[in-house]
Amino acid sequence: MERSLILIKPNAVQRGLIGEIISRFERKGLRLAGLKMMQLDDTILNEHYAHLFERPFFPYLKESMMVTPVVAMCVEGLDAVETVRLMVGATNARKALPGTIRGDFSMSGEQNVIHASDSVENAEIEVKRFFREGELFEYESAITSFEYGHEERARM
Ligand code: IDP
Ligand code: MG
Repeated sequence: MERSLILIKPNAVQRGLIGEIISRFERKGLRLAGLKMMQLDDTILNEHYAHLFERPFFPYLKESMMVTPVVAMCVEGLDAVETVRLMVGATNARKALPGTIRGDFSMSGEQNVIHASDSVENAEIEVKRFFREGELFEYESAITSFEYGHEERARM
């Protein structure tokens, strides 16, 4: 089953949005495979945001990701990576559609509440970056047949 990595950023932790954000994914029907708080440091952020190393905002972004612990989540489901990105919305939250998490809870292109993996390949790397093996759980959903159709279940 496809998995995606989500980080609830320090700005959302400060603003008391942890429960609301977890709840959106839970109600959607994405299954939680892992959930924990963690304090990020320079090493993991240099790796995680390596694609932005050259950008002028890079130091501010890293700083903003260390001011409180983050909440790391691994969720799984059919096409989970794309589905989660759709729920998260555009990077610049002022342009994120209403109904998306960024669209509903942020006015910022930096303090934009949440991180989510942007491709299946990156999701695999990111899940491993933030979770050790024993921290991820596989369990049967008792209601899969009410969450997915017949053909969809065959793809899982
Ligand atoms: P994403 O989070 O939507 O995948 P990325 O381009 O991977 O967007 O950027 C990672 C994070 O870097 C963003 O979520 C945001 O916090 C920050 N960021 C991206 N672009 C800007 C910018 O132009 N100014 C300030 N911060 C930015
Ligand atoms: Mg990204």
